[in-house]
Amino acid sequence: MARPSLLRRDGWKRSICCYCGVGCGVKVQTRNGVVSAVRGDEDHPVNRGKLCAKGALLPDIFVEEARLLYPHVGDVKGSEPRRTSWDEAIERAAGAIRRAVDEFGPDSVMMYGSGQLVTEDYYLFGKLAKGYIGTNNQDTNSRLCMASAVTAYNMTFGSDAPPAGYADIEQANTFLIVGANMEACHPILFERIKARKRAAKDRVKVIVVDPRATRTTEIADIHLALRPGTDVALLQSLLFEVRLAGGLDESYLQDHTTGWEQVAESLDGWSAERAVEVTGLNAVDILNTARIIADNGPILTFWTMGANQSTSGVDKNLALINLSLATGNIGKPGAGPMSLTGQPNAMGGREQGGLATTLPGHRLVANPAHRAEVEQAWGIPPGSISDRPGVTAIEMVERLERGQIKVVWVAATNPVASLPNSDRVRAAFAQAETVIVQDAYQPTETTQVADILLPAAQWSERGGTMTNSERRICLLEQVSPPPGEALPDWQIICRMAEALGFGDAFRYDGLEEIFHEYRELSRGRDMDITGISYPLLAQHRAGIQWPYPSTARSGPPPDGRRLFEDGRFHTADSRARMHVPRWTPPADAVNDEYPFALITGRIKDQWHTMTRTGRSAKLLKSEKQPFLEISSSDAIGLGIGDRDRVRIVSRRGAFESTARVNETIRAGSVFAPFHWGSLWSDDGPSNASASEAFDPRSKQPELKFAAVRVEPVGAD
Ligand SMILES: Nc1nc2c(c(=O)[nH]1)N[C@H]1C(S)=C(S)[C@@H](COP(=O)(O)OP(=O)(O)OC[C@H]3O[C@@H](n4cnc5c(=O)[nH]c(N)nc54)[C@H](O)[C@@H]3O)O[C@H]1N2
Ligand SMILES: Nc1nc2c(c(=O)[nH]1)N[C@H]1C(S)=C(S)[C@@H](COP(=O)(O)OP(=O)(O)OC[C@H]3O[C@@H](n4cnc5c(=O)[nH]c(N)nc54)[C@H](O)[C@@H]3O)O[C@H]1N2
Ligand code: SF4
Ligand SMILES: [Mo]
Repeated sequence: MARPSLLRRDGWKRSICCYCGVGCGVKVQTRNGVVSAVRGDEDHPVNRGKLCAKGALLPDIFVEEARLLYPHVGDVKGSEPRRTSWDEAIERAAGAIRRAVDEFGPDSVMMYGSGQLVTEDYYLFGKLAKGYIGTNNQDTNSRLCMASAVTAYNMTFGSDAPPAGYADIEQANTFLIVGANMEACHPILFERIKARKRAAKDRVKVIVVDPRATRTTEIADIHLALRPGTDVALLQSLLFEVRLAGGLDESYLQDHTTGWEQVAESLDGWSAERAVEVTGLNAVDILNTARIIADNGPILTFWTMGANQSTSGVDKNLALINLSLATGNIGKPGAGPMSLTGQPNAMGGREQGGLATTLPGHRLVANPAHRAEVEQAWGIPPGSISDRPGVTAIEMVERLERGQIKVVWVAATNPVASLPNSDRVRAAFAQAETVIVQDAYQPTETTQVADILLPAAQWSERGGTMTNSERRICLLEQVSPPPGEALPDWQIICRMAEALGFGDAFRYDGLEEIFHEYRELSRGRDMDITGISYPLLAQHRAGIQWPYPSTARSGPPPDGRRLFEDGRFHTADSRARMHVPRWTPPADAVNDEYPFALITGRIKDQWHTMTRTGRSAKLLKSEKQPFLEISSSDAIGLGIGDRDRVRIVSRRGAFESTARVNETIRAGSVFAPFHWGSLWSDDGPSNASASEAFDPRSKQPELKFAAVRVEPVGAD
């Protein structure tokens, strides 16, 4: 292992991987100003030198021809944007916003960001929208990702606070993994679970709940391959059977929770036998799982999109949290309900109010006191922050269609490819008066519908802070210069604010000053980070987990802290509020015409809409083409053979694919990766078929369930 001094002389700089929410530490080397090598940081507690292929191959993404290098503006709606100066692009964008606000009011503007912005960018985006333009129409792609978890944590804990940390992995005896393909999507955490299992073979049990067999389920002692969308039924039944097996922590329930009586009542009737009817699982597996939960604690529960992306996403989250609370698996070593974040800074976005429903410091738009606190901090008149709820991602599409949103400004996300029902999304964007897209690459499916293009610096080309899944805030430093005229997102936002006449509130010397301002808004909140500073983060490259209030500022930041160790939550009576989860079937009902459940998700070597990972020949090697996973029994019934071309048709749209016939997916369900958008394959995107039905409470769309039919290509 190289010594730190050597690292510096070699030109290695330390940073954090810009893909998943695991948040691996990396060392980056540059040659002629371009990233030439990336290695795992041996000193980083998250990954101890390891990286998955996406992280290790980060140098492959620096393809100048693929980058958006200069600002562009279109002169007539629909015309090809021409290259221009920053001054003209900003003036045109600000002019469009100004006109819309003057003529139609602030809610005719929408800003749509991403968990791939650093916290400082994210904070300014929100400050500009909510504080100065005067609209809460600022949402983020985390709406498609974490919104159900945010809602359930707030409902239960009184704050959006995931309790456990990665260090709990090495202390857990049971891993309950629900709707998460960790081997592909959180690879380094999966490695840690595997290592834990190897180290304590007889003790450690892994239970995976997923309609598909994946590399994650290969380490499972029990794989519960349920019917998609039926998790609440399973989880209610597990709690019913755990109670029968004597696995409840009665004293924890009594001392630290409210609402248990109602939850207990709601379990009646949810015997394993009843759950079998809904979930399609077998009773013995449910009973064995319940026995493990009752006897083999501590239990660490991980979940991601199989739980969140559902019209019952909040209920699934509530049921998962209930299971942890009822068995006392929270606030102690090796235990906790832990929703994993997907993007590198999804957690940072949650902290500083990146959703249409939130404000900085884990505050809520709906709370008048919270609005007043933020107005005071920003020095703006009372009432400046609107009390009207902001438009969320899916609702944005409807508002565009109705002509209610005139200007939409997209940053660090590719909604035309990543939102469900893509033809509808593209048409809706085309209807806006002005589409402003701030991206690092060009073309993307969304830059193709842009009227104004703003070139952004990416990852190593700018600094800032990000927070990973375990609340760990790390500092990224600029390692290489941005290409062309690309600028860091925060600078673009400040220039726009200036052009809109809000320059005084957006004049910063640099990122550190933005961090200081934002940090103040956390004072006294559950996620208080007033003890954190850039110098402290520079000193502690391993990062610092929140909360870290200024009063904590003595000695090195403790690592692996978990929340709620004292059983006190952020509610008025300090008790966790348990809620009754309701089981409801997915919105897009299967019938004779659309008999299959289409599940969309990820593969290990691609990231989302492929703007970056699609540039790496090595990453493309493992899966060159999109595919449709279908069970052999279903394939036989349809006369489809392995590698046959198939057409997948939903109530909204259709795409083609190549059948992958196997035994890994349960009959009645089919799986397609969502990575390949219209720019990457002639098959058409799986999002052409995906459903925009959303959870009524979290507004998170049901990307994991669309009713479809599958037909051989060539069939009528
Ligand atoms: N390689 C790679 N890694 C990534 C990403 C990436 O694009 N590529 N993206 C990152 C992001 S932003 C996110 S949000 C995470 C997502 O990480 P994951 O959620 O782990 O990934 P997905 O493939 O979307 O879905 C996970 C699993 O949910 C299952 N599932 C579908 N429906 C149901 C259901 O009703 N119940 C249950 N229990 N399971 C169901 C699917 O079969 C799938 O295996 O990954 C992050 N990491
Ligand atoms: N069918 C289906 N659809 C899904 C999902 C699913 O499971 N199924 N998952 C959903 C989830 S969980 C997520 S998180 C979303 C992700 O969906 P998106 O956010 O749309 O996907 P990305 O490809 O990550 O888009 C990020 C964009 O930001 C650009 N970019 C990269 N770095 C920077 C930067 O520093 N600054 C700026 N300004 N731009 C930058 C990239 O070039 C890229 O165009 O997809 C959602 N869509
Ligand atoms: S596990 Fe996630 S953070 Fe770590 S290298 Fe892979 S993509 Fe990057
Ligand atoms: Mo995500």
